Amino acid sequence: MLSIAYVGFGANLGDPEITFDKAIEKIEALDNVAVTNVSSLYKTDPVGLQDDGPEFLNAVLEIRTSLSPFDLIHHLRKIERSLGKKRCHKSDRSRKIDLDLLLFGDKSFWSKTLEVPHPRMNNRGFVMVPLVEIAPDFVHPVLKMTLRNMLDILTPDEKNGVRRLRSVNPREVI
Ligand code: PH2
Ligand code: MG
Ligand code: MG
Repeated sequence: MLSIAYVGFGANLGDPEITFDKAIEKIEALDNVAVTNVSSLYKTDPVGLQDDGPEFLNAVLEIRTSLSPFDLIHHLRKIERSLGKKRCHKSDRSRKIDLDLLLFGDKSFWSKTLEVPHPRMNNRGFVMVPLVEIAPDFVHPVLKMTLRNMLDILTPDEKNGVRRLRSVNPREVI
């Protein structure tokens, strides 16, 4: 069965635009995974970092996959490592790459290694703005709200600091 899933991309070290291109190429090359939509790229102010890191590049990908969420996250973590992420990277530090599984169809579950929907996506403008660009009518399986409605109720503070940079060349999305 094909599931629709949303994957968040974030990076603020190295050359985030090049890392983004490489990540999307590697995701497209996975067996049983097709990238079916990509949001614009956004420049975003860092949220909750313990270091004084530079601004982030953020985007969201839509994929269709017959993989399980655990197989998918296994591949995404391998891609993160291949693009310079350390195995035990702390979430409040600057990073070369972060690939987060945000949503996986209407599934909701918790395990030691993976929580879906992503528990911190709801109030993060850098996730919700690109996500709503490509999936405004998708219903969050726990909150039972559309993503558009979730974005509408974010505070200005949570939405500020998210600036659209450019769309992704459609030739890169096959
Ligand atoms: N990721 C974090 C912490 N803070 N801030 C922005 N702007 N973008 C991110 O992707 C991000 C962050 C932890 O994953
Ligand atoms: Mg993250
Ligand atoms: Mg992560």
